[in-house]
Amino acid sequence: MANTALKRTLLAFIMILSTPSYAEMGYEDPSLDWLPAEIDWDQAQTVLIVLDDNIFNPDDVYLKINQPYKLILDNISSRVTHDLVDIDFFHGIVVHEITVDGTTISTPHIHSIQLSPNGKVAMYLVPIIAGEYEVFCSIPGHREDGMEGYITIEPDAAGIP
Ligand SMILES: [Cu+2]
Repeated sequence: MANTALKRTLLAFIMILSTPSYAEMGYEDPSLDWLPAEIDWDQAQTVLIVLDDNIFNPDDVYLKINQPYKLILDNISSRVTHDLVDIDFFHGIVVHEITVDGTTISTPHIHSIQLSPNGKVAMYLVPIIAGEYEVFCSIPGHREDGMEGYITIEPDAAGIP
């Protein structure tokens, strides 16, 4: 009996210590290898989100799974830094490339984007996990002031998430 209790305690301890993988958390492991070969980036649909003091405009955006997008984030505030944050949303997309104020970077994984005053970012991405994601600005006070919104990744026509 004492032995079983000890084993349980030990198991619980090990479970606390081990960090869950993407797969265990229910995420696919995003990588550039995932990107379908067929994607025609010239066909990417442009979606613009303007960041201002303290709002996202629009604050309700719909993307379709497995379709290419050019997502432009434009901070039109001339004095305030803003960001766009939500770990689940960024796990739900694969990024092909990002252009930050004219410089292009290839990276599949990002967790958030921060924009300096008048900063502009363009991301070529493919949504890979359907869901309704609540995104927000993590600069203190901004979310409370209303700087939050939704980005919804819709499943494909067959309903496959
Ligand atoms: Cu902000």
